[in-house]
Amino acid sequence: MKLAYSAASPYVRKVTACAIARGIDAKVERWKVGTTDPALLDFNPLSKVPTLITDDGAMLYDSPVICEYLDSIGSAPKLFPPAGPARWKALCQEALGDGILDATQPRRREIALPQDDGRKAYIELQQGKVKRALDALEKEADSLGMLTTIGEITIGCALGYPATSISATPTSRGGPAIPGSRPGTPRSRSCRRLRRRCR
Ligand SMILES: N[C@@H](CCC(=O)N[C@@H](CS)C(=O)NCC(=O)O)C(=O)O
Repeated sequence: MKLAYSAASPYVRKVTACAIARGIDAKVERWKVGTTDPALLDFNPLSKVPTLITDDGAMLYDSPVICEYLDSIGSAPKLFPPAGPARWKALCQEALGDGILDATQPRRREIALPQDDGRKAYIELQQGKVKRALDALEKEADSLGMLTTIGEITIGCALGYPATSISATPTSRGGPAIPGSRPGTPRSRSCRRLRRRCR
């Protein structure tokens, strides 16, 4: 199978983390491609990375789909729990991690452009999402840390991307954006470990 990737993409990192966790990273050939390269359109009409081309020629895109596909290969312990509460929890954590990335990316892009009221309001809207998501994560930080599910892996990738931008986001309590992200602030071992392992 072949993974269309860009080195800077946190969604690609998430897919790579899953491949490594399941012991199948060596089976994934890499295709470095720009998202404006017309060649990518042959495999993904949205022209995004990650995109996975399977050995059967199937074209898979969106990191949740690719990660679940990787989870279907081999005999390593599954990252996606079977149907039931643990699965909903893992999928929701994945959505939260992806949501942080989805909100962080446009915010970073827009901040570099000339600021008018509309742009400022948009940046604030996105920043609010990241801040609330980080607040929610702080509440469950102590139950995180083993990187055994797709939820924890995604959260780890979100917290690690890019550390400066996310750690610049204050929580509603004015505390650390991520536990352990600033010296001298309360730290959560679990969150810190997740962040470190997903760099
Ligand atoms: N929801 C997608 C997001 C993928 C995504 O937005 N990737 C970025 C790179 S980090 C991209 O390809 N951007 C190009 C574009 O949106 O045109 C996923 O989880 O894979």
